[in-house]
Amino acid sequence: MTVLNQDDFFYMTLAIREAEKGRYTTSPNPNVGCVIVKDNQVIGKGFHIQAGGPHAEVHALVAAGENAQGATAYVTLEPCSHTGKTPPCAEALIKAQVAKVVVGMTDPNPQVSGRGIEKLRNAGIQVHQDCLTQECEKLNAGFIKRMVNKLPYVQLKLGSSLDGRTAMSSGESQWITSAKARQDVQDYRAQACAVITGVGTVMADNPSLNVRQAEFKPNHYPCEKLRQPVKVVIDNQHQITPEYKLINQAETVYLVSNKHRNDAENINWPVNVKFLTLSQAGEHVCLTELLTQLALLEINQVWVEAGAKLAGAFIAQGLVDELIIYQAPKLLGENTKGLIEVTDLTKLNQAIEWRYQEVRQVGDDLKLVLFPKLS
Ligand code: AOF
Ligand code: ZN
Repeated sequence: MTVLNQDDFFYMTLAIREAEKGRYTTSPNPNVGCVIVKDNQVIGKGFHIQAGGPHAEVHALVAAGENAQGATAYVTLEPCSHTGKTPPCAEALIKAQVAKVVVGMTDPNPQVSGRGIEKLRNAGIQVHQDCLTQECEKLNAGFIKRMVNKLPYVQLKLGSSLDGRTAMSSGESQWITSAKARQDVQDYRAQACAVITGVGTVMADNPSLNVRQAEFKPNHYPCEKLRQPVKVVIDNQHQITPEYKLINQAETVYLVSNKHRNDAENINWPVNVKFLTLSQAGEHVCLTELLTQLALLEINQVWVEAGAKLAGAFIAQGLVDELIIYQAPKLLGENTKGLIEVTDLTKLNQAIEWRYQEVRQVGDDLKLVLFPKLS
């Protein structure tokens, strides 16, 4: 068994920092970073920027040039072994004659899963595995969930007052939380592959659900063009009409229902609008079927911004991986709208339990990040 040392953790941390730079643009591919080290000097580094483009290792190898011979490569994800949109990275590392490869985690992609490491070992390269695995896994919660569970990673966002209310009885709700909280939301949206909402929210608020250049302030953005998440609107009764803001944008909008639209309903939709018709019948769309379909469309991570009913349905069906709540220090009082509707709970032992992952102040508000409490 090989023992990893302090230097290995240090250089893998640098590779993780590299991988993070791709978080707004790599999907559906994973975030991957690579650092090549020789004689305690970083001689090349890189990250995967966009699907279809060179993988992290290729950027780092190009930077290192011939000096890569005899060097150590730190890669956050097992180098790929297959010819996909680009040739296999394991072969590029072999060709460059690196002496050693330190891998953060094995690739959950069934096309790779262990074969990249095997290829390197068969070529006589030393491979050390499981270096900062948990940190490397955090880079790719969405990609891993899709590969392993055939479902996207679901983040549910809620904004509320101190007394857990979201809107006045008139429906007035903009803006309970502060501009800083909204900027934080922009960062999450920019990392999501899809934003899911319900027809009720669209008709009440007419939101764009976009990443807005003026509000989105990343330290580093690797491409010229801002990538927008696709929009998914759950509209089982076909209530939505083409004039809403979120329809009239360049990116794809999926209108989801379990009933086919008739011909009369299908006219005058812009070309970016697509209809996603699910097979499970019922008054409400089957959220598991929807998420399964989105995973088939290579959606790794979804950001749900919805009203109390849809939010409650995602939670009650155990589909939320991460709950993000922005809580404003305001009291809205009685006769206002609640945060989440989860019906049929009558006893305390039916409570749906969570654990806090992060609690911090963002602008004037409190940001709470919670994970389901596993019993
Ligand atoms: C790596 N380094 O930087 C990435 C890897 O469609 P392709 O050809 O780009 O292949 C995508 C798959 O390759 C992806 O699903 C994952 O298994 C692996 N991604 N591998 O060694 C990288 N992005
Ligand atoms: Zn690769």
